[in-house]
Amino acid sequence: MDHTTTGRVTAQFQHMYTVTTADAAFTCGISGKFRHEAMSERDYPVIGDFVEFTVREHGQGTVRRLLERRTVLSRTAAGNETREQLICANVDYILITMAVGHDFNLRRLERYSLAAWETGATPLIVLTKADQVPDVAPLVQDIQLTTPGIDVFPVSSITGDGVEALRTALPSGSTLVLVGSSGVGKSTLTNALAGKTLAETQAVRESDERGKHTTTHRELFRVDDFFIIDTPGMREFGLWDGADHLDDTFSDIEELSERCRFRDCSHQAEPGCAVRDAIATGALDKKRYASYVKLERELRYAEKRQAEAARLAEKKQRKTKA
Ligand SMILES: Nc1nc2c(ncn2[C@@H]2O[C@H](COP(=O)(O)OP(=O)(O)OP(=O)(O)O)[C@@H](O)[C@H]2O)c(=O)[nH]1
Ligand SMILES: [Mg+2]
Ligand SMILES: [Zn+2]
Repeated sequence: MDHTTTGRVTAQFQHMYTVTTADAAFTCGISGKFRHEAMSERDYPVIGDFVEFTVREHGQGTVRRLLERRTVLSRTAAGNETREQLICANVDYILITMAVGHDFNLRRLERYSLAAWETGATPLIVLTKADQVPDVAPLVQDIQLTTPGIDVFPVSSITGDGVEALRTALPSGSTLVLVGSSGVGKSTLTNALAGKTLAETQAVRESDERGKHTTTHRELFRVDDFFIIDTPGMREFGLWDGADHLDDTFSDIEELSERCRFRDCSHQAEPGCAVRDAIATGALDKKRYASYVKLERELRYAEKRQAEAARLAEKKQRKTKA
């Protein structure tokens, strides 16, 4: 007989979901009513969501209702149309993974951490493949200077160094998502944290250390007291509404601008510009400032595109109603 219960989405393929309860997993579609009432992508379940579903028969069910989310991770979908694409929900920690070597890129880290703050979850930085350099300390220091206020964990999933430190830093019961480029070792770290093989891994290309996009879909694994979401490697998870957090990531620059003589200083040619002075003395890294300017511009552009998309959607709706 049918009965309704709650579970968590642990895998998804478009609008088909694996919903897992304490003791079973179900393949679920969504009810017609649900589909009818959904207005946007945000209304559909995504990995990490808690849902109410009806068990139809052995191993099969239908999602009826989406329970309220604590946090959402999303990015701007590629294409001409600006569309928000959900990545996962109810995440407590975003583990921004970056490997030593070719993948190491502080500018990308700035962008990632900015987008991460926006989600409501806490970002952490995991510097992977620490075994591949004689001393990770200088790299860790560079990261700390770039993204102040975010904890950095150097790890080697091969030797196991740092894995325990990462585990103990996370409160039990938390949900983590691993994000970062292909080949940095997200799946290997998932396995290291689990102490067994849950996710498939594959060697990187030798010529340039690029990954081979081994993980092809997101999956949530239960590991002891944790829930870990392993994701396919991605270069970016775009800026969606990150303006509020630009100041968090670049608090040093914000503080400097407050000391400029003119309130609306554009830091171009105005006299008494504290930002230009700081660049001149080397107190502010020129590249860091350039990336701040670039991000600010991108954000403004993203905002404009979103406003435009909203306007078009409204127009369309008015048309269908008429
Ligand atoms: N030396 C070293 N190699 C590692 C470490 N972690 C992962 N690797 C290797 O890096 C390669 C890629 O690891 P994966 O875990 O598949 O990378 P991924 O981030 O999941 O990649 P995608 O699924 O493509 O996004 C594998 O050959 C791993 O053995 C590490 O800590 N040290
Ligand atoms: Mg992987
Ligand atoms: Zn200025």
